[in-house]
Amino acid sequence: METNKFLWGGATAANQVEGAYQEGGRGLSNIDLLPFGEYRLSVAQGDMPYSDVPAGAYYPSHEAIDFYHTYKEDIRLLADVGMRAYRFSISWSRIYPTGLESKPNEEGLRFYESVIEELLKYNIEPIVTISHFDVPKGLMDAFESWKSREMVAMYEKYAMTLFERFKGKVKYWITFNEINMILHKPFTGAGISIKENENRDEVIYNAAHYEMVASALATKRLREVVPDAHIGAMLAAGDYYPYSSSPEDVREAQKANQETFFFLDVQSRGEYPRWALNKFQKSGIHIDITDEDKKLLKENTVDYISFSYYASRTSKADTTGVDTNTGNAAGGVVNPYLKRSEWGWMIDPLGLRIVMNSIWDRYQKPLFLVENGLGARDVLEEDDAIHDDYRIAYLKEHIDAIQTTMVEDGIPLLGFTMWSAIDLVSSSGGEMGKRYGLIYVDKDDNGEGTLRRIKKDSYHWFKEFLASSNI
Ligand code: BGP
Repeated sequence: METNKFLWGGATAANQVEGAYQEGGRGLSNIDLLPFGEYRLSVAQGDMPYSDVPAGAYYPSHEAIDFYHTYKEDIRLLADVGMRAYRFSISWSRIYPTGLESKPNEEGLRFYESVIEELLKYNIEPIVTISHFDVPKGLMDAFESWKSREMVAMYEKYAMTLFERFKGKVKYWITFNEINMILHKPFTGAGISIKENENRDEVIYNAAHYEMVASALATKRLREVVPDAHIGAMLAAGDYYPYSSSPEDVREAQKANQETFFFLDVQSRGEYPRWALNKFQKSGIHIDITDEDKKLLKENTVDYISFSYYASRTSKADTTGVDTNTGNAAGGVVNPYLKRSEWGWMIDPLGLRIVMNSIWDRYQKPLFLVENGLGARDVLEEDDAIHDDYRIAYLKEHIDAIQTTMVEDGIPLLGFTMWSAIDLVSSSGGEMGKRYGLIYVDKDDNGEGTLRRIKKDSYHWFKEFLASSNI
């Protein structure tokens, strides 16, 4: 697949920007049930049922940054930066409010149609994630979400509705955001909580299997309906480095990398890796893989591999006495060679070149960096300035790494949509104070603020960069 322009742009996700959680006929989704504060992590990890959260909790997705009402103004700002692409996700429960309906919600479809038309008006390429941490609550109630194979047909129906409606307008699709997040945060990633009598690995790997089958089926359908569109997998990427050259640490890193690439092995090579099948068998984990599934997976691999990259990870066999507080769901230990963000995430631009090489070496499919950026606290000065030179430095270093990888290593990259186009609700913390945007949104962690949009220094920097970029 070829593109005639490098897709420089920005990214967001429906649950983190839209708000209007009960407008336009929308039903509830998993993230609407994820509170801000002390219970967020346990619910996200599937350890605590969302229904056990005490009454009165604050749910940041309900209003988010109100993009549902401000999308025209927001897209105008993105166009003014010079973005050529905008990655966003569709809220499944705006299209099928409970997930179970046989007919889609026209008002939901019309909303995204206007978003897409607004983008096309400015020549901004829409990159659509079909499910970005998003499951209708109705499907959680009916089937316990991705624990059930029924979800495959529900997803197929939803994806087909989007393909039919937006064909000719949307050329780039992504089936599931950060599909490997299901390993760490099954409720966030797939709307599932683990019950006491359940085998966590069995539940998670079965759910992942159904998602990958659904992804392959959507790939098949897209090719039937819109043969010239492209569809990709999406991985939360970042190589695991061995903490030392001891073979134990090297092996630990190798295992962690295999677990991460497991998803791309299936979605891009179309086959389960042997280590995984052996592991399932040896540990008595039954995965519901049928012959039909195997055929579907093999015949419908993705066109491209999209990925997020925030940080590399580091593995150590014996973690006694070592700092394991990496601040990130991907785990591992702190790498003493790297600087860290205010949230403890490692800052490693060279790691981006490393992971792009790792992915390319395994799959030889075009890559698409659809998330990278710095979560930081910004200060709004009295004159409405936001001097986020730290974010500019982060983006510059990572863009340099991309360019080197493309030029020196010859690795094809379709584009880079930075995270995030505009400030939004943080996925892990649910807070607004962890800001990634080029555009500041006046709102705090408790939901107070005017929602006013203010351009940061990084906005002006990115605009200049895009105007002068020769790729
Ligand atoms: C990825 C998600 C995004 C986003 C980003 C930053 O995991 O795809 O939705 O939020 O990471 O993470 P956070 O918001 O937790 O800082």
